[in-house]
Amino acid sequence: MSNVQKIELPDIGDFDEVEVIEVLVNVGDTIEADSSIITLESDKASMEIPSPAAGIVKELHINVGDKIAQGSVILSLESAEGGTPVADESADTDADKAPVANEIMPIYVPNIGDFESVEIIEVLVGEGDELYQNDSLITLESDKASMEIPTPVDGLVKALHIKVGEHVSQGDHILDIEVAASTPEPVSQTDEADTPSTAEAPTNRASAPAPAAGLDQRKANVAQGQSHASPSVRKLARELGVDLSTVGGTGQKGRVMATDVKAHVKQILTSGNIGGGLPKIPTIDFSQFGETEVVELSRINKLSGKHLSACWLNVPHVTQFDEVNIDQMEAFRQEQKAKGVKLTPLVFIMKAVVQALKLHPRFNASLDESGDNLIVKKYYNIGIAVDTPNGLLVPVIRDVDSKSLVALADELREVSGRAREGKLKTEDLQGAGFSISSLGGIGGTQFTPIVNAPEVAILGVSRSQTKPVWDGKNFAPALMLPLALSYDHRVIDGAQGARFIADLNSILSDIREIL
Ligand code: CAO
Repeated sequence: MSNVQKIELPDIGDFDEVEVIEVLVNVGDTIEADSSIITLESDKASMEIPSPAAGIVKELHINVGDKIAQGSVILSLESAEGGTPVADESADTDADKAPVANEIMPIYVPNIGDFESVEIIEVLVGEGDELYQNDSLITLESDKASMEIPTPVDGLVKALHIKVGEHVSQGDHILDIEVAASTPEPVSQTDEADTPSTAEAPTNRASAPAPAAGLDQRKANVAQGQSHASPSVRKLARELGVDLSTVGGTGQKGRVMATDVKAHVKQILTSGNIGGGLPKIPTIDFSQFGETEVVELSRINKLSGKHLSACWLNVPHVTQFDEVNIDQMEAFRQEQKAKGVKLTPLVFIMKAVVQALKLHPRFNASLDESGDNLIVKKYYNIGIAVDTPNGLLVPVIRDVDSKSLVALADELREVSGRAREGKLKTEDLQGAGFSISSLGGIGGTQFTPIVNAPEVAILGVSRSQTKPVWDGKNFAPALMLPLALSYDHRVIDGAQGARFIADLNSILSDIREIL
């Protein structure tokens, strides 16, 4: 029997009103117990809240931007098992203990909820540093939350007892502080519970719900362009208006550090390439002209939209057009079809492109970060744009040079099928040297594809048409395939673009070259 239960925000420690920065599920989604449903963020911690039960999301009771507290209803869940939400019942056990002036005060890991053995990913202070109450000392990170541990007192750091990479639990000794005479009493944020776990345990703390099997989720988040950064770095980025997904991280495992955010801003300011300088598109209330409906873009639309804007704004594009006589290819294709072998023009085009890339290695390359060097790839992996119900994806077919037409056709069918079912893995989308976008199965005479940077060129293919072609004496019918080659003009000169497409034309028009 199914029943609907309201999932409430469990005890998240000393945070009263925390902002919802992401809603990770939609109405209708089937979710597992322990899968993350929302992300909360304060200035000291960010945490994913897992569902205590499996079921189907019937209703969402919160929106991004809402501030919620323990007991707030997050969503209604139809649960087949009829389970009951389980709140985090970690008891608060910290003591309030006023420091004695000028004494050396050991600082311990406070109550951090249900976390045990959490990795230290940043040490934010050094010996001799002067600290003020609530300054952050270290950042801890588990699969589901990252949190900064603040100092409960003003003072000087006398000795550090931990290092980045070590794992700590409640009560572990972090550092010693020589307490300043003027330190105010640590403010109690407890809710009266309270057996001190260690005599000097500080009262400021962050706690969060129990971590679930979240490492894969975090890897997926990183793969999908969500950045890995501590709450204070996220806050800094928000204050500066920096999109963290555009910042390269130099910390452990690609983590974005405060210095990375600052370097990013500095680089933009000194390059003169200030996005804020672009003229804004006006916001209009269209409902004043008639009925409207708001349809949210899919996650893939949003991600590819950012990437396409970056490509469009960073790459000076030129698009070179051509038409290829594919009579020979079409005759061969029809012969194969009669034998039951189904090949679309795209696989011939992929093979021909590899040959053209061998003649023009500059097209199978990427600019390095400095923009001064070209990294030429010696492998022939081709990205193929695939139209899916949720938006554009570009899976990569590897080693096209060593595969037969039939093998390529099989792989293309298999990969584009998985793309449409939303089953591509991260590695399916990586490693291309050049891309092809074929709209030939749909129609249109030409289009101008956007270079899939950091690649430097892309081939657009439109629908072939029989056209009268002048053979020197007469007009004769020929099946003509329209091609559009867009390239990065910083890397490829117009003459090189024209030579590439002329060579591609001659390879594609002669079936012996492809076979
Ligand atoms: N001219 C004439 N006919 C063509 C053709 C062309 N250039 N390209 C394909 N066709 C035909 C095929 O031969 C097939 O017909 P038959 O079954 O009679 O042989 C039919 O059109 C459908 O082909 P297809 O689209 O299923 O297969 P494909 O190998 O050509 O393409 C794929 C595969 C995955 C690239 C394609 O399905 C797709 O998703 N295309 C859209 C790509 C896209 O969205 N690009 C835009 C990106 S930028 O916004």
